[in-house]
Amino acid sequence: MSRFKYSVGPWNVHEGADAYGPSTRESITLEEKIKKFKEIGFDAVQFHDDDAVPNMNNLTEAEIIEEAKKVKALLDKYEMKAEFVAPRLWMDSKTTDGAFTSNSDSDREFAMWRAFRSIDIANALGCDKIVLWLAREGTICYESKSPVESVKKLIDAINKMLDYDKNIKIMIETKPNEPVDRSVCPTMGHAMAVSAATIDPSRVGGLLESAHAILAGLDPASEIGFATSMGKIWGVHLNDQNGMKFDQDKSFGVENLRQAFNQIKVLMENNFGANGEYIGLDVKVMRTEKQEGSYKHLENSLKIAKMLEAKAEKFDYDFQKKCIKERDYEALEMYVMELLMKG
Ligand code: GLO
Ligand code: MG
Repeated sequence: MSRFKYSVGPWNVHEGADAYGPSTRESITLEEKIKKFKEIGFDAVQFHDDDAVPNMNNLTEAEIIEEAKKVKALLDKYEMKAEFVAPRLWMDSKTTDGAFTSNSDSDREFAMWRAFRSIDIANALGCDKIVLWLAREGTICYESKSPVESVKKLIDAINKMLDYDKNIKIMIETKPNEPVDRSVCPTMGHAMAVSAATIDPSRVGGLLESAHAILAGLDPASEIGFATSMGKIWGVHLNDQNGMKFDQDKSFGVENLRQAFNQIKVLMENNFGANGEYIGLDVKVMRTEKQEGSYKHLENSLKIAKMLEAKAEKFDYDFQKKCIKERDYEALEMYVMELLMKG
């Protein structure tokens, strides 16, 4: 029995296309995915705005809410919750050069329209959280955008969202690079600073993804710890990553088990989930996997997370104290390795 509730997004079951090659698996419908997520043991679904409401650019504001209500009925049918809605601003042809921080006035206006619609969709799905993964907020040409104005534009956009709905909470999902190579908000420290500069810091927090921390050369558990110290870790995307390469979204724990253990441990020690937060598993199955393996990475990640919970339960805090007292960190480190490696 896990102490945590787990969530997942429809994008975590995908057709296998990457930047260098086409799909290797068939598409699966949203309903089928939700049904399967429930069977595997997930409690909630994460949505992009257009996962819930496809073709939303062509619908009226009232129609968007109507469509979102149909998805809420689907969630109810399978006794699943919605965790958050994230405006998918990086995919749209109207935000080619970024969204909230674009150089184009009309693109920035469109981004605000989508951000407000995400809030409407969240309300229709019965959740109060918006995630901002700021994919194209940054640049690959330094001179094209001011690093000062970009941050101000981002804060301004978040303020407008906070003003639009007095109950909505915003989680900034930080990522240092890809698809841009200089992000305006690359780490939890940046997210916390942006939060503090908004009109209501109590409603702006962070979502830490393991792979994104690794891509920044940082330790995911320490990033979680930093945001936790501010009372602002409201979501996590646990996964793994083989060093500072492209964003791999590998199954949780498969590359660095000790680092994965410490993520679970810091979440447990700080009572993550006590205010209804979910552990999200933002993982992708390998391109080589066949159709019937479409969900294997989710089953594996969930299993690994729960096994690490059990390991963290066993952690001997008295022995830790003794090692700290004696300044014997070699002994402490070996204890952790044995804890992880013994059955
Ligand atoms: C990509 C991000 C992405 C987000 C998702 C929700 O690197 O991790 O998967 O988590 O769009 O914001
Ligand atoms: Mg993510």
